[in-house]
Amino acid sequence: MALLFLSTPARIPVWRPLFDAAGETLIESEDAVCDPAEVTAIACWQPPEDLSRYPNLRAVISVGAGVDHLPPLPQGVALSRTLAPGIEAMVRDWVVMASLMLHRDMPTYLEQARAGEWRGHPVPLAASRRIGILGMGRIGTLAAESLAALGFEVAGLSRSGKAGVVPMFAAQDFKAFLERSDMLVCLLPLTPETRGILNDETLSALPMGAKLVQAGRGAHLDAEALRRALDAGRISAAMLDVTDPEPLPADHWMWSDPRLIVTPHVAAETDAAEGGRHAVSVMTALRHGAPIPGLVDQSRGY
Ligand code: NDP
Ligand code: OXD
Repeated sequence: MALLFLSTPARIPVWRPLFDAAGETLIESEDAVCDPAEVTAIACWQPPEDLSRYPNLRAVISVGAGVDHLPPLPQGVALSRTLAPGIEAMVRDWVVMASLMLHRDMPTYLEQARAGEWRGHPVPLAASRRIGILGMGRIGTLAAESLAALGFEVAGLSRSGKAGVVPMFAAQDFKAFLERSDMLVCLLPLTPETRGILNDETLSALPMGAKLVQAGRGAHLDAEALRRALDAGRISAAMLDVTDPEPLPADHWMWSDPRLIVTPHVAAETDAAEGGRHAVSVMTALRHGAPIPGLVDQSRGY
């Protein structure tokens, strides 16, 4: 049994001692594979095109939290996404930062600052802002707790609508959820159901002047629908960490629109040690026939 590592080489010195301590074998590259039959798991962002080279492959581990970048895997190969408290906390921090920046009109103040303009605008109470978190999984739940603790009126929406740390809406109540969201935070996985979910119809259900915080995946958002919503005043400002495509071309209108702040998919980065510990836990589970940590339902896409 061995794990084939196909990610950032700088992480190997961190992963190696974790694998050694657990008595697990780590192979550092495809060139270093002596016997392909030994490979039981591959840790990667993108797996090799031809997985049939590895007849005993049982799991592919996404080194990030999302899995939408991965192609369909052969029958019988499990998909695990990295579960790391650090990733979740980092995205939560970015979402809280973005929400506060939009709540306190930072795009306007940044533009005024560039023009040397000293002019204040009304300062709203957090309690007067209704935030809607679209996607109440591991990260959405953390973000909801923090934003609620800051005094915002937070609600969440998930596919199932199961009870959460804040009042919850289910997918069939999407319109009502949008209508009460002065600020919409997208923390969805990208699946066939959620691709393009932020479009003309959904954005126009938001209250006039709403704010948008997007940390899910770029393909959730129809960028031209966002432009129309901004021009119509339906959305007053947005902060985006993810775009479609990535990297966002240097001449894309979203970079220069003063109503938007774009960051280059930096809300989180997998900590090498946390990623290594997750990979070891998958190997241990495979060895003992235990449930695989971070197991993705491949039919659902998350
Ligand atoms: P989880 O799998 O824990 O949670 C996903 C949530 O989305 C669940 O609440 C799920 O509902 C809900 N959901 C899925 N499909 C739908 C749908 N069609 N309608 C409504 N709700 C839906 O994911 P995480 O919280 O760990 O991560 C969320 C996403 O954040 C990742 O997939 C990735 O895209 C993004 N991300 C971005 C990063 C960045 O750097 N910008 C870093 C890490 C992640 P239910 O609870 O009912 O299953
Ligand atoms: C991830 C990401 O999925 O960085 O971890 O977006």
